[in-house]
Amino acid sequence: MLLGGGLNFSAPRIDMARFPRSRQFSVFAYVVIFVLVLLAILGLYMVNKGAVNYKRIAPCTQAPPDSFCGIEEIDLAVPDELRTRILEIANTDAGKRVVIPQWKAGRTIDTQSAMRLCPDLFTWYKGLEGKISKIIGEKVYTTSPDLPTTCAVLVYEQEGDFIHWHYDVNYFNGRFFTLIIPCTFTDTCTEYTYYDKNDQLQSLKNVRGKSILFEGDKVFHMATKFCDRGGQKRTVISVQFSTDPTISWYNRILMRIKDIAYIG
Ligand SMILES: O=C(O)CCC(=O)C(=O)O
Ligand SMILES: [Fe+2]
Repeated sequence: MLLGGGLNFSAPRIDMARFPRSRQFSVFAYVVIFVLVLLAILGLYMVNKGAVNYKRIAPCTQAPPDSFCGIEEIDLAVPDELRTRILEIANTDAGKRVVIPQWKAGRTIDTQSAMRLCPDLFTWYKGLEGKISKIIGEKVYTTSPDLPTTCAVLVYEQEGDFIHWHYDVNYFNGRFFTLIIPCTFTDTCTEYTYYDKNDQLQSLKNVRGKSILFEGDKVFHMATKFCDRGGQKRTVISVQFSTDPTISWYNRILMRIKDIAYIG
């Protein structure tokens, strides 16, 4: 107990000198082996997930031209009254701003907040299953309302807000798709940019009536840096679909860790 009533929570000290030298070495060796095994498992997991393949969309050059492969701009707009409500919400301080230097900056209104502030958005999203399944050519399902990224709103609003080059990680047991529906159409320099099947850089403007449907673990993509043009924001709805939206227990843990880092 410290004087003044505070508690002293200092960690118990392990006096290594009490252990014989050989014992000290074996404790050290076990720790090193444990860390190496952990790194090896992580490495195998990443390889298995395709992290070393930087041209995952290239096989699309062989796919029939009218089939969905990797990414497509589709004809879809959010209904006007929903869009107005989303813009109202984006103009409050709802959601959390996360800044990871050199990697990501922006505000995310997660599924739970979006459902509370605009319940009709989730109902509209649930109604998209049929249309999206038809485009993909395989039955897809909306993902769980418990996941923060299932039906979220992304707001780019401060100079330099962006997301660096990445593949989305697929934690689901089936294929995983994201649909980005723009709610603002002014040029804020922030554009969905990606490498296409011919390894060419492409940028998509936020166009009224168009949304971006993509298989994020196959398409290398980013959101370019926001430039402040008199208080305009870039606000988009981001919703998820999967051919099997169940998640294994270990992927659920990894997903939680990622969501804490990315969404706060
Ligand atoms: O805002 C965008 O256009 C892309 C967002 C994105 O890639 C993501 O949230 O993983
Ligand atoms: Fe992404």
